[in-house]
Amino acid sequence: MALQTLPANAATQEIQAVMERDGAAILTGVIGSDLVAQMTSEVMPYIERTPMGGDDFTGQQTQRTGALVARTPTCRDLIMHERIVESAKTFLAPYTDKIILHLTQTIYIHPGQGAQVLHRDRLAWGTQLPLSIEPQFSTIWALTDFTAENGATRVVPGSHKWGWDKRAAREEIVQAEMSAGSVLLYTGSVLHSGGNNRSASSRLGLNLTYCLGWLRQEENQYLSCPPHIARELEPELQDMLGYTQGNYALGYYSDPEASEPNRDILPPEMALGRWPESADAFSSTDIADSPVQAAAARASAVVDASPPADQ
Ligand SMILES: O=C(O)CCC(=O)C(=O)O
Repeated sequence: MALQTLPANAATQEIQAVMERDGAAILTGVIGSDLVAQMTSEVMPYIERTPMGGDDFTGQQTQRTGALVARTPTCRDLIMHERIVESAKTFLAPYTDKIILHLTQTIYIHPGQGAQVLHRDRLAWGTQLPLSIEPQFSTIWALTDFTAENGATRVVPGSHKWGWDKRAAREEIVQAEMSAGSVLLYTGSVLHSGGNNRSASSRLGLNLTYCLGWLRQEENQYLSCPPHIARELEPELQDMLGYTQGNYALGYYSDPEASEPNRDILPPEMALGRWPESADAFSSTDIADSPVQAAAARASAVVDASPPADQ
């Protein structure tokens, strides 16, 4: 069964239907060659300093480069691409009120790299999470053409509904062949892997993935994009990085070095010098007098008498 290809402007419900059925889909022509070139030129200086992978899984002829929110401005727009974020939210909505960024990584597969072992990305959280919960929605943006010869991602459509033990037969594996600027969407539960590059040129993919707001992220975004960098970003992207509470009482902090009072149980936005965008961001639980809101009010009184000028 081939992967279903959809136009870049496909309706979210159409994408959702294919993702539910196959666990993967290709959106064609999401960005043009200018943006592909811009993203590539921003990341290339970092790729040049990145060693090859240290084992067969990461790939000894493959370079993986991260911290892309901090390093590459163009990546920020791709992470927040409206249709893709909408699709991710729709797909993960049964399990969470909020999604966050799970990882950013370019995957540069060079000639001679063998195929990676088929796997499910949800294994990052082990096997204890019930299979009835889908934790992740992923994308790989093609920054070069993805071909069968150069290592286009291998996918087993429908395998997101399989148990842990079922193995894919050779004929069930397809490849996400797509032109540069297209995007492979896939779930955390679908079997997939990097392909074998038997061509003479390298394949560059940009892996941007999202997960449930109450799970730990694969790439630690608070270290890869620390507060002094994150505070310069758009609030929506800050939230996507995880600089907001995932739920009632989930993800607050206390300032360990503050000498003034009332610097405990603060919403993470305070570390970026602002208030939470929406005080009712946590109201789905209908808890009156949320400690987050109370802490925001307390902290605002301490930090500054008025919101920052640009708010
Ligand atoms: O590069 C690819 O096409 C997929 C890589 C992948 O699945 C992984 O590294 O987990």
